Amino acid sequence: MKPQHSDPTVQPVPAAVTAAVDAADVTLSNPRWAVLALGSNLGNRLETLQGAVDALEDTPGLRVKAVSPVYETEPWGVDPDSQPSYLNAVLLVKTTLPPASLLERAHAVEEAFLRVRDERWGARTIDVDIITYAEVVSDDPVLTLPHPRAHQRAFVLAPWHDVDPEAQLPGHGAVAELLAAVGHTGVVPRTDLELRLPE
Ligand code: PH2
Ligand code: MG
Ligand code: MG
Repeated sequence: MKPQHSDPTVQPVPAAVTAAVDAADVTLSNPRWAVLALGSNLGNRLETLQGAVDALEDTPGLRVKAVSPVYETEPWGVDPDSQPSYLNAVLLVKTTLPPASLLERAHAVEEAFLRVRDERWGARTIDVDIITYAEVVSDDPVLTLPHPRAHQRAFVLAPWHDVDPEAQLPGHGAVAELLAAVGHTGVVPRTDLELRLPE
């Protein structure tokens, strides 16, 4: 708890608020599975993706359990000629961090790799998205779960299917079927590139 401020105009923090803020630090006793998607289309893309994998593995309460193959993908949602192509990959992680803390950590990793947020879907050194968190379905605008566009994105579905062919996207069904529906256009495996699963 922070010491109370001596300025008499500052009201003491009500107990309920402190409890809510402190709850952001809790860890869960049962680890949950989460699926994270990584993307990079600026700088040394592979090195940055590996740096993000390593930084995520360095997170207390988070273990990277599987790293997908790497895909070279056409920019999606923008004019494909307006940006360099992406490298994308998917991670399966187990974590005792609640969703909000996992999101905070994802943003910290993006900042560590000098992610600049200017335009929506602008080119970026690194993007770390939470695709699913356990079976959670939430329309919270801060963290919508599952990721609201994952079911439309071959650059997420293809690597996810590689590491977990039986995967289900809560609310949408089997990843295998979603991938068959969107197709593989603009999504090419880079078998010459590999991300290492941290030891
Ligand atoms: N991310 C976006 C928008 N478009 N296209 C590809 N190919 N890969 C991405 O990671 C990606 C994108 C917004 O996060
Ligand atoms: Mg994204
Ligand atoms: Mg993002």
